[in-house]
Amino acid sequence: MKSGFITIVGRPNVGKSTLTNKLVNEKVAIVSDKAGTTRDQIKGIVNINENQFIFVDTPGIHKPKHLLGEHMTNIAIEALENVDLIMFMLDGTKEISTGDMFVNEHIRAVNTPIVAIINKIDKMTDTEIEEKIVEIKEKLGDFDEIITLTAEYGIGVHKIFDVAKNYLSGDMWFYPEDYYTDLPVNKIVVETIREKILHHTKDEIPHSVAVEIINVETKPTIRKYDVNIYVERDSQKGIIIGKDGALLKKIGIEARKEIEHLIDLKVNLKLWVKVKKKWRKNSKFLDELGYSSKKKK
Ligand SMILES: Nc1nc2c(ncn2[C@@H]2O[C@H](COP(=O)(O)OP(=O)(O)O)[C@@H](O)[C@H]2O)c(=O)[nH]1
Ligand SMILES: [Mg+2]
Repeated sequence: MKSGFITIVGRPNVGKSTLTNKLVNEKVAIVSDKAGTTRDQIKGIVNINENQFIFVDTPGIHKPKHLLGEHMTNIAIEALENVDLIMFMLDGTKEISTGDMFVNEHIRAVNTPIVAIINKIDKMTDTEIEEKIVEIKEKLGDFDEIITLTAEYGIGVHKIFDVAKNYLSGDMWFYPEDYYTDLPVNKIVVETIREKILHHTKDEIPHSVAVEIINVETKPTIRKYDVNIYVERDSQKGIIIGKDGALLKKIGIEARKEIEHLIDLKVNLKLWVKVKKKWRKNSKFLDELGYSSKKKK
């Protein structure tokens, strides 16, 4: 039996969560086209023959503007410690930026093997891919390996297992055979609701939303959730509720279907939208939401 931790890092929006879901073949991490979607460390566990791969999806590493952002970057940096392999994910369609270099500095500071992953090659020609590999080596240095793939369609994703299996250092499994994530069900419920909100909103709203379950009641055939959706301003509350409550209803229906599928039980979701001014800077409230990292000053 062998096992190992493999951290997936990179700047926001490169496709880390999409890849994590593809590796696990289950939805463990929510995905959106907005930067800053992932706020926690999320583990996706895959067992193949004697090998247990524990992938750690992380928030995008970026220069934080508020306490929540600081927590997110700390979470990602903590996930670089005590792992067997770091997968540094890059968006092949974008030029290497100062954001990528910022991530590069952090991962070079720990003494762990690093594999570069060039994602979104569905949007690239062969020549562009070759040029990207040259650019990466020039601007970011050498890597133990460079893998090209399309996380969205799962093309080339198998290459990750071929490479990662050479780095597994544990001699026993950390998780039982039937685990594919370490996330509690309630956390997946919260994230599913947040994802639906993200899909239907834009600009500042995705960043200003937090979701909290305030009560759960399980009966033999149905589970009821009372859920608070926090935003930072009255105007945002109005947008999420929508005309005659239409958007909130849509969010509720979409989330409910997915949660019913997840827990295999009928679900009743009661969603309340509340204004909590500047919650992203409120450390007590962030703690309450579970957005706190080990690194405290
Ligand atoms: N074209 C293309 N888009 C992708 C690919 N992988 C992810 N995306 C998109 O990139 C956006 C960000 O993905 P996400 O996984 O949330 O990125 P993260 O912030 O790094 O976790 C989403 O809109 C994805 O659908 C890919 O292989 N090709
Ligand atoms: Mg993500």
